Amino acid sequence: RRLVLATRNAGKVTELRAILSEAGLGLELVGADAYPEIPDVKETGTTFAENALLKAHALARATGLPAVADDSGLCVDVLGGAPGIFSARWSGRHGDDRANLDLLLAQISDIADGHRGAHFACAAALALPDGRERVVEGRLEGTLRHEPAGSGGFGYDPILQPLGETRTCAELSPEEKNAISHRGKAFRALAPVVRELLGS
Ligand code: ITT
Ligand code: NA
Repeated sequence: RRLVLATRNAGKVTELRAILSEAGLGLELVGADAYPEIPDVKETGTTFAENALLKAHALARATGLPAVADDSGLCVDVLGGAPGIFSARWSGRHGDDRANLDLLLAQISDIADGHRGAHFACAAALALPDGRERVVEGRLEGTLRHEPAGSGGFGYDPILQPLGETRTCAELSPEEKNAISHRGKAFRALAPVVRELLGS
């Protein structure tokens, strides 16, 4: 049986495959790329949870299969939680990770260490073709570097240093990142819910 991953972000797909495989659901994980004819849903929600549910329902409805979606982002304390749900298009160019990161660093260049707290947030949503839904959230707390470091991961990983770490998320191995990340926490919490609702 199949579970659709309702995301077109390659970095997320890689992490979700690892996290959900480890959870041992016994489901075939199918990427949204297998359905190029299905248009992207407009992310009109005002929270990560609302947007994750919008994406999961759109794919579940269009494919007739259960679907999971991820809505996530970086929330910066001194910016009142921005970029938040706008993280993927902060620079105005959707999915341009480097431009988004550079703009954010410029916006907080004057902020001293000790005031550079931030967290990654992830909402993991499950939607069934019959309309049933669940959503859970995970967070990774940290501080923001002044310069990017590391080449792993994606998005804002080179500037987020998790609390208790000396490395950025982009300097962690994929296994190390998934073990502590917002996405790892959210999808490990969603896995038993998937099992319960799908009977897998
Ligand atoms: P989909 O909607 O197709 O899933 P998207 O990239 O548009 O892809 P989001 O709207 O959820 O997805 O945006 C998430 C953005 O937040 C992503 O582009 C990154 O910039 C940032 N982000 C999320 N998780 C991250 C992580 O683990 N590490 C670094 N940056 C992350
Ligand atoms: Na979003």
